[in-house]
Amino acid sequence: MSKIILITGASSGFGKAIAEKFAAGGWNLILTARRKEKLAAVAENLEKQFGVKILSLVFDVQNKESVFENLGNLPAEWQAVDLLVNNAGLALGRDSFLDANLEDWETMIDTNVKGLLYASKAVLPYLIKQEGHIINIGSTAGKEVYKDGNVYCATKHAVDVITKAQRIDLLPYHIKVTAIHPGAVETEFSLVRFKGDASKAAAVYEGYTPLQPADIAETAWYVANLPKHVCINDIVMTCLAQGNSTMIHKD
Ligand code: NDP
Ligand code: 8X3
Repeated sequence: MSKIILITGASSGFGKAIAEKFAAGGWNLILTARRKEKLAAVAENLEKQFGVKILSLVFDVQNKESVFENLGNLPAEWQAVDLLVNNAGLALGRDSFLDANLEDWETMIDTNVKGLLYASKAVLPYLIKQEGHIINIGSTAGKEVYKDGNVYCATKHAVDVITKAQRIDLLPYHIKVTAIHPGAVETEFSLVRFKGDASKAAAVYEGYTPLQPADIAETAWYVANLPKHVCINDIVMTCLAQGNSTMIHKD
């Protein structure tokens, strides 16, 4: 029987690439995001290409009721979730503590931290039955703090800590918990962070070869397909040109 992966934030970037990788591997997919059309296009393409089954759910992970309505009551044939990928997330703005916008901070906390907690809680009963796996998408921003990164860095540090806490507390249930912490990856991330300013977003990836979403998908596939007794706890990955959060070598 095909395995089931549930990915939050599957309408673009890492989530979309992870969906593609696992569909190619024959897994059935539960895909979530807010943008209905984008998510439907991803699902339609993968169904056609790989003949897998897909359940698309449109909701905002910030909304506790919506998360539990959608993920806490999965249709019977979708309840055997083997892998939850907590990927939905964003940065908003890159401003000093003094200048940063309070609403941006709240959106990042509500999405990256509270959304991840809600999704994990809602899916956990299914994961326990399957002795499943949680992959949380952190960031190098969860390992270091950089100038004007304040609350985005704080949310990704929270993801790091929540991952460790989940691993400890879920030991009796034989659930693997892994964090993947990438550096710069070329997605819609910077366009969202800079609120649609395409030239600012493009500048983030100029002068070097950044990671691509497929690199993250490859890593997720690796950690999800190891023997039952092996749990990868933590992966920090960057492109060759990136040494840490602030050091990117541009030739
Ligand atoms: P994208 O902007 O390309 O994708 C983000 C995804 O998250 C989209 O599918 C978006 O869908 C979804 N999403 C955002 N907010 C919500 C919400 N409130 N409810 C539901 N879904 C939401 O960026 P990435 O693929 O780069 O980002 C994915 C994750 O990776 C994020 O957690 C990010 O912090 C992290 N990350 C990114 C890095 C990078 O350099 N790109 C590096 C390290 C970590 P929709 O808008 O349709 O809701
Ligand atoms: C995204 C990578 O360096 O913009 O998490 O924080 S960075």
